[in-house]
Amino acid sequence: MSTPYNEALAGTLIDRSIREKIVLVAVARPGDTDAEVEASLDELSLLVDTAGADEVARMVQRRDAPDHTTYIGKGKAEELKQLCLAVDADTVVFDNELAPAQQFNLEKLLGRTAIDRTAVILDIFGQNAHTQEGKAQVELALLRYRLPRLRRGADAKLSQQRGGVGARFGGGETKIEVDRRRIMRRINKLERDLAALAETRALQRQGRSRSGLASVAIVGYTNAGKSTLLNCLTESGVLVEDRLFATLDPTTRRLALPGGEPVLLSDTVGFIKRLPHGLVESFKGTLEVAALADYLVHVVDASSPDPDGQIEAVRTVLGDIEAAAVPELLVFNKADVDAEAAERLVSCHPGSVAVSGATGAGVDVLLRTIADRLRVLTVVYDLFIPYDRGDILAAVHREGEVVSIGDGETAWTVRARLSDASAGRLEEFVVDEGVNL
Ligand SMILES: Nc1nc2c(ncn2[C@@H]2O[C@H](COP(=O)(O)OP(=O)(O)OP(=O)(O)O)[C@@H](O)[C@H]2O)c(=O)[nH]1
Ligand SMILES: [Mg+2]
Repeated sequence: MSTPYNEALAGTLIDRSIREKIVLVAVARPGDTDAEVEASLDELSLLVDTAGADEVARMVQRRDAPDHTTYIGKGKAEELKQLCLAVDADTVVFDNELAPAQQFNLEKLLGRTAIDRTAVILDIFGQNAHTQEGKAQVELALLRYRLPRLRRGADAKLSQQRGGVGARFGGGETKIEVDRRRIMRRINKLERDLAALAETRALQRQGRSRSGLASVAIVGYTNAGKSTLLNCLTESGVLVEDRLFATLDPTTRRLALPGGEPVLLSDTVGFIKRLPHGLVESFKGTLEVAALADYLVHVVDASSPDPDGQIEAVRTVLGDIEAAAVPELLVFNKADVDAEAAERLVSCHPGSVAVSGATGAGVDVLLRTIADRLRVLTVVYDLFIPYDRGDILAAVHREGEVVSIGDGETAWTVRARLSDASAGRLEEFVVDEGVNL
């Protein structure tokens, strides 16, 4: 792709030489329990830390509905200003999504940058994108986020003086029309480039499906241990890090399952609660891996405080990317950390398995389970292969699982499990399909 990452325009890279001091703010709605609000703030704190800044204080307000102008109430906003002064905060991060106008009003009132959870996630993605496609996807998401936030006027100085995570998402901007045009042009260019990449990938996929291999995608909440599991399964050395969103670019490896059938196993970008919609939209290309897979291995961190909430969040994103219909195996990982929790989760989710990607415990059962499930997904066919077509018999062995071979007068009679793709290619030799054994 010809588009280099335009850092000046998207402006994602965090200045790690300073660690900004951050105040976290959440508005609790009716129905949100205190524990849920705190857990969400804990996660936001981890996100802020991953982005390279430190939480120094947090504030929660209960409200029926957000305030139109400042999200929190006027009195609370004043209190927040005093808190910021007391702890010398650089930036305020809201756990709720701020409308551009609310962000602008808050910044004016607080005299410092105010951003939301979406901006922090975008910033982390900006730091972690390595391939050209990943960078283009992140840049596109950032620009779509920034466009409605470009502002003319008196606060322009505010965000220009400040460094760090807040400034890049702040409302202030001069030369607004010029910038808006530049950003729109850039968005168009990125959309075109990404569309071209999607076409290339579709061609590659056709090539792969000709290979007849089933594809399995590892999906799951960020930091659940997806890359660790891929490594453990394929010893492929994919980047593993105790950080959120370490993996942004999908990696695909061949994996031999017990019984011999190889499959293509892909790592994917992690999901999170309230993943910004713009980001999901921009990452559609990458997330296609999950939507087009034959089977999903859904990895869950069994030692996390809220595994079921994470499962739900992942399924929400899977729905957004039209992957909800792909069959899924729940895998409770990090069983070495909390064996009891893993056992309890497995008994609550029939058909799931517990593993430790770190120690390898349970991985043999996992591989057998994947092999069994994939076998169920394939269909048994009867084929009639002339003796002079040894190449076809070899293809059936390679692509499927031969159940039996009989010797006829002029041909082999073969019963084999085949994927749809293989069966399509071998159509002229198939005499009976969909036999259920
Ligand atoms: N104790 C223990 N730690 C694990 C296990 N699996 C992964 N980890 C750790 O959990 C952290 C996250 O692992 P990753 O494999 O990078 O997780 P991921 O799901 O790929 O994360 P993202 O790509 O950031 O979404 C790392 O510090 C791993 O070492 C496990 O089974 N047991
Ligand atoms: Mg990863």
